[in-house]
Amino acid sequence: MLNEPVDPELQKEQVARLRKAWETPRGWRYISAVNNTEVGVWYSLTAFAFMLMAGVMALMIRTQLAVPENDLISADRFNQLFTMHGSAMMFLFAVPMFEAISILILPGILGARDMPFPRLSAYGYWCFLIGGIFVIGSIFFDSAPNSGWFMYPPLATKAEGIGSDIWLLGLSFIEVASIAAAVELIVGALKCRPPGMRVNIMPLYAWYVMVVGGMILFAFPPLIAGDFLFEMERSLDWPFFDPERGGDPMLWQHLFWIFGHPEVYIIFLPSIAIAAMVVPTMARRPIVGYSWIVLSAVGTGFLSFGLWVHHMFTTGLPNMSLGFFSAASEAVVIPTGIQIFAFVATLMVGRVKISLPMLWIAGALAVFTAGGLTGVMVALAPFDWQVHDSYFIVAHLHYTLFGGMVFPVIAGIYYFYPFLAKKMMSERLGRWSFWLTFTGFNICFLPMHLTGLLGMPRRVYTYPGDLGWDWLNMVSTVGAFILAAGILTFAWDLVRPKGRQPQVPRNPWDAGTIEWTHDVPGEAWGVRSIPHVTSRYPLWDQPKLVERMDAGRYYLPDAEEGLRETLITTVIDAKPIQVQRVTGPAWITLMAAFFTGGAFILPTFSLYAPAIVSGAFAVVCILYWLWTATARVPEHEMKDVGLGLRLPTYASGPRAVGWWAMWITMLGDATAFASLIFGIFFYWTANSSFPPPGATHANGMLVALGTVLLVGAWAATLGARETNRRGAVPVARGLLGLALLLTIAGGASLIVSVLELEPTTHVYPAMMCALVVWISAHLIAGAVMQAYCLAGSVFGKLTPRHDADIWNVTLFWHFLVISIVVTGLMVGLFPRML
Ligand code: HEM
Ligand SMILES: [Cu+2]
Repeated sequence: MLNEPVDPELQKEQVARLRKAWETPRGWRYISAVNNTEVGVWYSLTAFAFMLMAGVMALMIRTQLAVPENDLISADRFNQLFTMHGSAMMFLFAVPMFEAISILILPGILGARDMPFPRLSAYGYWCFLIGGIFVIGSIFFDSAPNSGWFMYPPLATKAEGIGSDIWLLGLSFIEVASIAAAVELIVGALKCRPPGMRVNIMPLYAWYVMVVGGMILFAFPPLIAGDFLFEMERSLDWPFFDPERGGDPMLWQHLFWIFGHPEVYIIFLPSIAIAAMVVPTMARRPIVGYSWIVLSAVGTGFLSFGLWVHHMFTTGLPNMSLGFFSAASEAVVIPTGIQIFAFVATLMVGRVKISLPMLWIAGALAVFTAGGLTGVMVALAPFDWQVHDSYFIVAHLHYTLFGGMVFPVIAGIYYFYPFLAKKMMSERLGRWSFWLTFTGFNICFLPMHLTGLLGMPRRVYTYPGDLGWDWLNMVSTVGAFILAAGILTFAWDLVRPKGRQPQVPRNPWDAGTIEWTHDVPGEAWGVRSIPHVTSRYPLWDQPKLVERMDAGRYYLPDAEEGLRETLITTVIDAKPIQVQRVTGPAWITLMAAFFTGGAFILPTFSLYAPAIVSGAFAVVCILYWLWTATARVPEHEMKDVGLGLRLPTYASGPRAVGWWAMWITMLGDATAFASLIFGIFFYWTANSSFPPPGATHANGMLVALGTVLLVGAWAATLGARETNRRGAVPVARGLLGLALLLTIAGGASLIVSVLELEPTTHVYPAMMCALVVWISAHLIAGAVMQAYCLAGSVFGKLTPRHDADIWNVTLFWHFLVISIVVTGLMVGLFPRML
């Protein structure tokens, strides 16, 4: 069948239909686009722009520090500058850049037409843009956060002005967007692979997407939970981190670094993923040690969650835990080393071409290894006691971040540029840029090791002139400007008009992976037909692949209904199971992001009522978007996808991508809840008066009643799903209505049970109220979902056969009921037993 000629007339019609279905909106409508290529490009350019702004702040810092006793920048301004430099580099550049690049190239790597939920990517992007401008813009109004990028209390809780609130609310908003993107990327890598691409032959990049996505899912929620407590302390005076009222600033440090250490690997692993694409191509041979690399990546992911305490070596923790975390920190060198050796081995046995991407990868290896060497030094607690909070640390962290992120990302941009723009970047400018960046970087940061050992602390806005630090600081500043010249050369090469330059041939690097089958000139549909893949490097091993893809002989060569479609396959073996209709251009995502932004940003200015209104509008937008675009009843149940295969066009429950997305999201949500529970046990073990003697407890009867009603709400929702499936639609509607009532009554009962508590007096009542606030917010979401299903049933969106919505809602409620029972025990029972 693969060899049969395709009728040229039919070919032409197919191409026309595909092109129409995937057409990118033009003119001002362009910003309503949702295709992964558009959103990915905006996303990466925005992250890169934030990086340049944070870089300018770094130059201002270095200018101030060039000479001793300098008064160019005031102390307070300086505090804002380094806080914003660090926060923007980490939250607005390093993490989003990975997600941006992945949204851009993952569908190509997997031979998919788009991500599974394009509108979600667009929504995530707009949230990122709005949140990022808000956070970084604060520096122009002299109101930026100024307590350092890890915001330690009490400095940050007591800080005057709205800087800390901007950090907490603005960055939480961006973290939520980051999690949304991570969910989508994981589902993409799991379910949107081409037929035949089993897990053990999928490109390493996709493996890293899963590992890093998973890490985002477990690392960001503790920080969000921390932000939630922190912001309530700032706006409501609930004393979570105030030792005078039973709180403990160390809880913040724990939550921050449970996020913060994995964050380092969240930043670093994607760069390895890029190297894993570039290195085999440049060495012209398959990667050495594929399974070792996968194992090490997964291992690093797990290990990185057990290291956070090495950021707290100087806080007076017991020696036992120092020893343990010191050893664990050294252990992570092993999987990291394996991955790096695998690349070196591939390069050694291959025939390497020193092209621009390779040059930047080589720079990355050199710089990162140097950073790793100081890393094993500071992982030893006694050494860390000496250099903690000195310029030695500033040097160490920049070596790892530049080697582990900036250099590889630039390598990746050089490598993938022709894939996206169908043009080449300049060889000459590229070499200039590399050598300027590489030398500038070392001139700037190498001396800082010494500055630090000589005792210069980080985060000081100036220093006296007779301590032997003067010339070192001057050298660093000169280096910083050379480095900036290198980065600017790169930026110019990236954006300079290349109109007169010829287009590149397809697959200019002669790579083996299928993203390079994309057409030149580019087509918005991605692949002309979705291939059957049988090798890790299909373009090297499957000689007729491209010809057959182009002829439309593989899957989904047509868009008969004018809809955007891509294939869904099974997780392990990649067997095709469904045709997924993906969403097209829309304004609603933009509006939803705008109102979500309002809900997060307005509270910074204590505008609570407008914030609630804005949040309500956001919910309405999101509901409209879901109602009109997801899980729609298809016009026909089955469809021919080519090669004699017929697949369903609708799926619900575990076969549907939406269900997977819900599962993954709820894992993140459960992690945030678990962090709050961790907080309770932390106070209980670290603090002898938790709860304080004679404390008022929540009303036990009401807590019990609320819990029982809410468990009933869960059971009724589940019952509705089952009765609906069996065709008893009226019963299902009745159960949904009942579930909604039980949710409202149970939630009210829980809220009333804690009304007697005075959360500003002590951390114990504050923590109990915080749990109830958390659950109430989830109950609102749960009630909206029940109402949504009820409306769906009444208006024919939800039928016994087409019941994806209620499957996802029950999944949400499974997780919620667990948190409800735990909350019931924590608020009603546990304190009485102490
Ligand atoms: C243009 C190149 C850069 C220069 C010249 C530079 C310079 C500096 C300097 C001098 C400090 C210390 C400020 C102080 O303690 O007073 C600093 C802090 C920091 N930098 Fe950079 N940096 C650069 C790029 C980056 C990049 C690419 C990242 C991350 C991806 C990054 C992340 C950080 C972080 C997290 C801090 C700590 C901020 C804090 O103490 O709260 N930097 N940088
Ligand atoms: Cu760490």
